[in-house]
Amino acid sequence: MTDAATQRPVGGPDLPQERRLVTEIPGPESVRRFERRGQHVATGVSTTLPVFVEAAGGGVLVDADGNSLIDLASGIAVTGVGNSAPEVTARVVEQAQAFTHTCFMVTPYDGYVDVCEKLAELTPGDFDKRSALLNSGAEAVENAVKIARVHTGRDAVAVFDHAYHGRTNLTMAMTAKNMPYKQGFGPFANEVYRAPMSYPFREPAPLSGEQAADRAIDVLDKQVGARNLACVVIEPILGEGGFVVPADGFLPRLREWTAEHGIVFVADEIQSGFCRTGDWFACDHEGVVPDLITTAKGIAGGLPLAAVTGRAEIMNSVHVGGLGGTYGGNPVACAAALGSIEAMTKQDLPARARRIGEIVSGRLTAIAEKHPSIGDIRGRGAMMAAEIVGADGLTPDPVRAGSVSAFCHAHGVVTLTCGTYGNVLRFLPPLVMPEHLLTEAFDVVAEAFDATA
Ligand code: PLZ
Repeated sequence: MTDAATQRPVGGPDLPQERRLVTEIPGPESVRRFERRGQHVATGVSTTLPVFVEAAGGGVLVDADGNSLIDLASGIAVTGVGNSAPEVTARVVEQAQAFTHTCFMVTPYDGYVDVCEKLAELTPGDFDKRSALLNSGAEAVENAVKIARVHTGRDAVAVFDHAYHGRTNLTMAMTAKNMPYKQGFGPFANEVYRAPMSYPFREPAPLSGEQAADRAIDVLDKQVGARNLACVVIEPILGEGGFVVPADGFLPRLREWTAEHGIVFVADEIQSGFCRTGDWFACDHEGVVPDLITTAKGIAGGLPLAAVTGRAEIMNSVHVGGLGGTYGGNPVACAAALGSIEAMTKQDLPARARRIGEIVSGRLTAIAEKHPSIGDIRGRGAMMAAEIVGADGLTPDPVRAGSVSAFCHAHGVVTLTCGTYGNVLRFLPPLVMPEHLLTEAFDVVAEAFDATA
């Protein structure tokens, strides 16, 4: 893990792909560093698992104490191609040595245009497209709204229950959950309206996707008016909101309604995009073609990059100078994206994600047979989750979800929770994770359910 010449830690896929615990988690060195963190870093920035990482690659994170942890988080769905993937690091080094920044709005460079060209090829829809590159997911969502407003001349934005779109002022308004994202941070942007989501596990009575869409449409029609809506923004599979997969037919029906009323349909694929769900984008599953799509996270193998991509006539409705930012589409981040897209294509990572989905859903189903606390297993591809409930089979049990996750952490498996009620265990392994590691990780998850029962 250390380069012989430089003595610097080296990550990437050549790291031993093993779970190795040499201290308690967190170990003494991480504990020491965490104390230092407390002296310098604002308390508002949270930590899921306080181990300090020194190298990572494939399916593992190696910490300052020499522990090797299995990564079921991918830094929240970012390192799908693996940490320090060779295709990414080679291009990053090459670009960093050529130039690190010009600002694309001052003097352009090819990497930015190359990424936009790739986005046009890979995103759903067989029409002329344009893209704008930004730094973060939230910024991409904000820009999608700006573009939709200019294009339609309308103000209103529709979002859904359990949605997560970011932490900036406009995207906080669009995000559903108060704690920790919104509490005390208002006032929020106006003209944001929330509609009911299709959440099959929590519907009081069975509801088809079309019926759930009509319920949402009814709310928007009555409370806002279709003619006032600039856009509908939706995550095709909810991310932070609990990996909820809407019932089949929900997205197509909504898509159809927005088209009828000239409302821009924006798919927020920041978490679900770039092979995660077994397709290049989650929308592909039902053949839904959004007008605009926002991407980030998985796009650049860990470097900060985000994009809005969509129909040329919508994207190009904004006046010259209306979109941009100092760093948006930074050349090093663009190089990383090109490397990452190359890795996804060459290694057929959508197929890897589908295989991960089979393994994970098989393992979760087996655990659920023993543990009725798993009320629902859902997701697609390498974006799978288990919703944890109480004895009645429905009441959210965030405490149990937290203790299962804590057991996994203590035993060297990095897991995350999510959901409006905090009771969803979500699994986001790097798509390049070797199968033996995934199997071992789920042995630990199974033990965690037994140990916390
Ligand atoms: N849209 C669908 O998942 C980011 C948030 C982590 P940024 N999700 C992880 C946290 O607690 O801050 C996300 C997302 C969807 C937008 C965003 C926002 O992306 O790159 O974090 O701004």
